[in-house]
Amino acid sequence: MNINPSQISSHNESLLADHKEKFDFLAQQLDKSGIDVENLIQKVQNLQIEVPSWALGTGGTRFGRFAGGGEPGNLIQKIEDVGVLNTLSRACDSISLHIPWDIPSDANAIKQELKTKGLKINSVNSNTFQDQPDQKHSYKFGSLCHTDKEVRKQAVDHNIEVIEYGKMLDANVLTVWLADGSSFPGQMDFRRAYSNTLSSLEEIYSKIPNEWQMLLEYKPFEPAFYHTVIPDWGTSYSMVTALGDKANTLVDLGHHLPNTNIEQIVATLQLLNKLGGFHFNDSKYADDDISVGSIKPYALFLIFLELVKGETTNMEPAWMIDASHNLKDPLQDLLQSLQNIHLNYAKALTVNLDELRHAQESNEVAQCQEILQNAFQLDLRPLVAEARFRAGGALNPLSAFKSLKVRENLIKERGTSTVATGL
Ligand code: PSV
Ligand code: MN
Repeated sequence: MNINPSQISSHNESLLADHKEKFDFLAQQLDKSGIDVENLIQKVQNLQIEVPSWALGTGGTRFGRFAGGGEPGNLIQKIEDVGVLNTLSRACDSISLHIPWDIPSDANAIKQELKTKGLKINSVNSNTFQDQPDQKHSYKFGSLCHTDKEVRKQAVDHNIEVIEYGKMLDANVLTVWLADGSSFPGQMDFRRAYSNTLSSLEEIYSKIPNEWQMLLEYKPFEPAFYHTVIPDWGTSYSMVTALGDKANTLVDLGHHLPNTNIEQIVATLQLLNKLGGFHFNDSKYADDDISVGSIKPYALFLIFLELVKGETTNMEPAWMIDASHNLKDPLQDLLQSLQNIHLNYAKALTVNLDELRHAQESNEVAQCQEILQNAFQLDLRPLVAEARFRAGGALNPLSAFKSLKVRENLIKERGTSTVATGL
């Protein structure tokens, strides 16, 4: 399905007068507080978030999956869906592939489709957490950490194959997430599991092209229940440091135990110049993978504040959503996530960092809180809408999605029983 510019314009027309009134008022207020509105708009427009190919279909839980209609049945259709999201939001100009959920068997056709939709692929993800039908060795007891070197080799080779696919598609990031770990005390030797993993990663790292990054994602538990080989940022940091400059840590917001101070992790990794990527989502209990900003918006704002402070470092993290939806229409959900990312980024940008620093240096605790909460409580929706509008997007992507009957059209084109690959 394609949405053409005239459809966006007619959607915008009906909202424009009201929007202008709100935006003009907000712009005046921001201007009075010394905020450069044009610069803010530019920065919001520049923040592009990669959409994972596996979030375009309806996910499930281990208890069941309730598929929606019109899900993308192949990679071309997944690219089409991201095209729709980007046309509406102007916030996601790339799609991330998970291999072998998405095998780009015809790289030229994929590249052509990407070009037509104005999209690209930044990151490719390997999968050594599931067994594939034609696979020789099982990953039941781990992959890169496995006790058997043949299994480790198979997992290393898979990662190298993913790099090769990525090269064909002009990607520049390999993301490695491992389910490796154990579910019972004594099942696995912590030290040997760590060493085997690091040696396997070294083999993969040796194949990373020069202009690429290899990102190492950590997660404290699930599917392993007792120990995960790379459970936290510190373990990931120790490994990426041992690997070299092209290896960096990836922070997935859902991969922390409850109440972890993620903004502090972000600050530390950025200070150490090892924050390479980000998976946005939100959660109440564990890796719930629900819509960004739906549960802990203030935490999201605080994370963005650290990211904004780190903007002066020379490394630009690879931004991505990593979510899975089992109740909402996945495309509507992604539009809400993109909006919340832009909104909290914009709020963080309004913080006067000099003023904050002054309050911190003089230990004016109450004032520090005022500065942060004043920014967080600003309603910047008209500004984010203006940024999107000027970039050719919809003033209200979610209502445009509904009024243009995107899902109904996708169901007409693809039917009601397609199932997208993923978890
Ligand atoms: C694991 O929970 C994870 O966050 C990794 O990024 C995987 O690649 C992705 O989710 C799979 O859904
Ligand atoms: Mn992730």
